[in-house]
Amino acid sequence: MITLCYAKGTAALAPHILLEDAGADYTARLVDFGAAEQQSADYLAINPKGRVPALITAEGTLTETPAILAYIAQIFPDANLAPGNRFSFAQAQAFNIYLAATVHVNHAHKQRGSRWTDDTDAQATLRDKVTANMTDCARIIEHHYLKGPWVMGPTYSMCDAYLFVITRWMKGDGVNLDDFPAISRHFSAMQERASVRKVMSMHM
Ligand SMILES: N[C@@H](CCC(=O)N[C@@H](CS)C(=O)NCC(=O)O)C(=O)O
Repeated sequence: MITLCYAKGTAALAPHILLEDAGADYTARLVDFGAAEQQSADYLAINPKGRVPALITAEGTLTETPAILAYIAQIFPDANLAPGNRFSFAQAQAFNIYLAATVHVNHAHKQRGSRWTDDTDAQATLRDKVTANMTDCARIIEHHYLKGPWVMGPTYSMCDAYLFVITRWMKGDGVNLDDFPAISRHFSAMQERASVRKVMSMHM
């Protein structure tokens, strides 16, 4: 049995969607950020970094969203959630790692500036740059990565669940999605998927 540790609206929404896409038998365990449960001894024993997602599997526990997405795709090969061709798989990984290492980090400057500085004025300065940085990322995704209609082209993949999460964040971060028609179309298409409809109520 697989257990996904998640908090509402976080990066964990991506593997949550993908587990549904795969038709997986899994349990979703809510980590209550409101009660700082991510810093509890019980949760730190699962993920010493105090972050979600974490995926508890029979083989061990995995953290880091791109690794979790690729693992889910690999244990459910029939669901065809990652490209089979090795170069295309590497491209899908490149996209997911861009989201994790660059876009997610830019987004975190809005509410988690204290990770980088204790100076509250400096934290406000970091916050001020979030819309511009996230808009730059949207431009890269729109013009460089998103092949359409799905990230990797005609076939839905693990990248799409992750982009859906990031697009939700972009909206909240002040990115004007009207400037990004391909991302907007992708967001609408994601909202029609059964997997997204099923898990969204757990993330509101
Ligand atoms: N690099 C990690 C980042 C995970 C991460 O930062 N998750 C956030 C939620 S989106 C979190 O758990 N934050 C809790 C905290 O900062 O206390 C990944 O891609 O999975």
